[in-house]
Amino acid sequence: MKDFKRTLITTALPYANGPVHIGHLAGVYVPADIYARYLRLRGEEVLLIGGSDEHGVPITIKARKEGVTPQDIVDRYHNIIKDSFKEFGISFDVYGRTTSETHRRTASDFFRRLYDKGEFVEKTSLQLYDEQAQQFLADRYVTGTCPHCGNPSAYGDQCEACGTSLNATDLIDPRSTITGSVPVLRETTHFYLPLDKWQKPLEKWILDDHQEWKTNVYGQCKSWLDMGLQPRAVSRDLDWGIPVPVDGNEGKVLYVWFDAPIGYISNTIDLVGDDYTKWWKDPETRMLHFIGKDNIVFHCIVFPAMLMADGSFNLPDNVPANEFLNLEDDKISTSRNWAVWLHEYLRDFPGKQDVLRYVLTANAPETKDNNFTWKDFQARNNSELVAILGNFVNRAIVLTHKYFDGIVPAAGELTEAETSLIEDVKKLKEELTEALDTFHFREALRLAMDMARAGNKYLQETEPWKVAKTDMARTATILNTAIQMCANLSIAFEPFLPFMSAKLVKMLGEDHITWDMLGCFDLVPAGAELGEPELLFEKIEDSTVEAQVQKLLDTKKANEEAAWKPAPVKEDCSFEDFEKLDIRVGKILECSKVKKSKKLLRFLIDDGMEKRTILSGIAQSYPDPEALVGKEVCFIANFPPRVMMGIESQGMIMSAVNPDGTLTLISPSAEVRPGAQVG
Ligand code: B3M
Ligand code: ZN
Repeated sequence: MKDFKRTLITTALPYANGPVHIGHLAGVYVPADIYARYLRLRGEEVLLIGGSDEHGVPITIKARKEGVTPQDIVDRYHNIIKDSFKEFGISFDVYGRTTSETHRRTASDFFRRLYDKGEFVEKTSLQLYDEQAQQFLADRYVTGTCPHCGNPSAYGDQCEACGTSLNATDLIDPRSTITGSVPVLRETTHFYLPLDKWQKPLEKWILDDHQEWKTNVYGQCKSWLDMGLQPRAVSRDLDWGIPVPVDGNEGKVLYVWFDAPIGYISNTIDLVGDDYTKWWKDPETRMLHFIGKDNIVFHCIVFPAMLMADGSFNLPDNVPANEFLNLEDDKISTSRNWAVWLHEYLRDFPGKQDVLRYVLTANAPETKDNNFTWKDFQARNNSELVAILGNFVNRAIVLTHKYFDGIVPAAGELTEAETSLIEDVKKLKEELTEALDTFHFREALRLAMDMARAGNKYLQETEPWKVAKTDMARTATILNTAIQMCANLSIAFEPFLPFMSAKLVKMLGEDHITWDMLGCFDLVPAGAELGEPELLFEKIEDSTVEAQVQKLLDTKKANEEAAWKPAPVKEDCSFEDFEKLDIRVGKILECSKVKKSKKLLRFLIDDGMEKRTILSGIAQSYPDPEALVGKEVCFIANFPPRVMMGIESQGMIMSAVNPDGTLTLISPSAEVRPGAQVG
């Protein structure tokens, strides 16, 4: 790695149209925070820059839906996001917003500089226009039929049924979502950044000079470059955004993806003023962008082309983008409310920031999409944080209190057990450092946990609780070593579990920690007084995670119900056809599960003449079949008998299909004589 004087770390600016969820955290904010904390422990000069992305169509759409202004929306979510990041321990040096005055000026000046240098081309094209609303329509504001799959409610930018990305002008029968009217095509002129002009420099910079980038990032860049870059529009016909600072362009704003990355610069300016040049222009500063995979092209191609066009800024040194995190095997989705929202987690699990940080890092989608489940959350808490890390620290501190009144005893001569532990820790430190330096945070966390494992193994082998019966000098050496080990863990885990680490530092009475201290076994001096032992982690009960799973199941059900539409009416059926069906009312005399079948219930029905047995595949909708006895149901009496699971079924019981797939039996609204015909 080149030698740098300082590191500027940026994190993707989340859209302020909703709160942040675990997908954002695992992909961007937790890894960026781990890295920033690690560098700070190493004594490096570092800034962690964050902020909200407050422009763009998603925000205007949300505002329109709620009947409020876009400013209301971004004020609301910016504050929720900012507060929840803070409470979660993401150690931003600044968390700004793109509606700030500094940002408006910085982005506007940036655009104007490129304009004055002749870095844009102007092009006229046809865009959909809503004559009633008197405005051009962003792609998201148009719906129509997908030309690929025929889905009648595709959006102008994408069909959610078949996943194809579209242009609004591709839609069949397009409609404006603002007024419902049919949009017309109208000419409009926009500024374009000619990415084709930067093709060669970008190829050299990425493909030749940055082969060390993660393969997912490098690969995506290569495929964009191989397709050949095209000019990209950087202005839009919208009334929400930063006005295009060129006369004669009233009603046009900067494209959100033009202004948003400049937000990294504005937020730096908000923090350090004119000193920002040191962070953005000094070649001895290293810049890193932490983002999710959907933002790769903007951070590796579009923004660097903007920076190249300006000519005075550094380019990013690395863009360690992550893949996506799924939730319970399903894609996280804001619109379907399929997410674990950070502000809700903080409310439901007070004081458990580190547990989520741990689980998200252990499952970080570093090389491929990964999955979060509540079961895994519980298991990792109970069998790793509690049983390994918490258990070791607790034993070391409790035993020191028990045998030495909480005063760290002096170590005597070290034995093989101590020297081999110290060696293990030193080796783990090397590997941990290497993993962090190369952005392998999952691996790094595993190595930190291995350190805690080594501590447990040490106590298990040396058994101070037994030795104390006969040899207090040896007990002193063991517990001194165990306390030094705790101090090592307070350092190794600080980037990952900062709340735990702070607690531990306090219990041990350490006055400060640095990465250099890791691997040393004289961190807490003999004679130091330990604080009272406090549990670092506590067990998470089944009922706690079950409640979270239930919440998700409720969401799923609500989504299915919201999306449910009656099936289309079948082809005409003649009166004669209908008359052939003999539908009757019967009374349920017995009802029970069919052995070895998940689906079937066996009914014994009084049909007015005799008793008949009917099997019906509704067991999952009626878990308590006994309760049906005495009820009346409609059934088809003239179906030929069928044998299922060795039982003959004489008819078919009628039920309605609900949106979630469950079935509800059809019964008469008042009691009728069994055998009565339905028609
Ligand atoms: N707001 C997109 C996103 O949240 C966008 C990132 C901007 S980073 C400059 O995924
Ligand atoms: Zn489609």
